[in-house]
Amino acid sequence: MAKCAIALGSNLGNSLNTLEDSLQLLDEIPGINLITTSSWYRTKPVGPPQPDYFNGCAVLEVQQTPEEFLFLLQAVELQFGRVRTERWGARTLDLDLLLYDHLVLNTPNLQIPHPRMKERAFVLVPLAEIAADWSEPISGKAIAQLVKEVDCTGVELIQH
Ligand code: A4P
Ligand code: MG
Repeated sequence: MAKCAIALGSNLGNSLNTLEDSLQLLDEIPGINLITTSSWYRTKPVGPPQPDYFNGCAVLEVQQTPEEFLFLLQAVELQFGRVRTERWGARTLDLDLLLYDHLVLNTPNLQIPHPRMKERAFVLVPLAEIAADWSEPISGKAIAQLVKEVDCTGVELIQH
């Protein structure tokens, strides 16, 4: 079993439902157990002009290899109607693999840790809620430290 962290994002359709439903779907896949889910946040888009995003993170235990797990994340994205158009453009569901134990992997289709997670408040703020002590294996810094190094002004907690 490996412990993984994923980032979830959506800015098209009924985003909060999509995010919640995608986690339930992942948890139902044999070999995947959902351990912890962060709060959801409304975030200012990074990249081309587009609607605000809803973002959050989750920690899961998985029996799959990193490649198998990425394939399953992409299958779940497709189930929610994700159509890949422009890079960084609007999407119904984006599932990124952030951390897989303390593994560092650099292949054409999969980089772990996620190469842009360290700069992104919309990833680090929710991740710090549920994995503050996990160290990002390239910088060696804990998520609690990394979140202090980014501007978090565009990331707003959604009150229930
Ligand atoms: N890939 C490589 N490593 C990974 C990994 N660790 N996890 C490859 C997931 N995928 C990984 O991703 C493109 C390719 O990256 C995949 O085929 C996979 O083999 P994609 O999901 O098809 O495309 P994308 O998401 O548009 O591109 P990318 O570069 O992953 O974009 P990002 O970095 O995910 O950015 N602003 C806010 N506020 N909130 C957001 O969630 N998201 C983005 C997308 C832009 N701005 C945002 C947000
Ligand atoms: Mg992505």
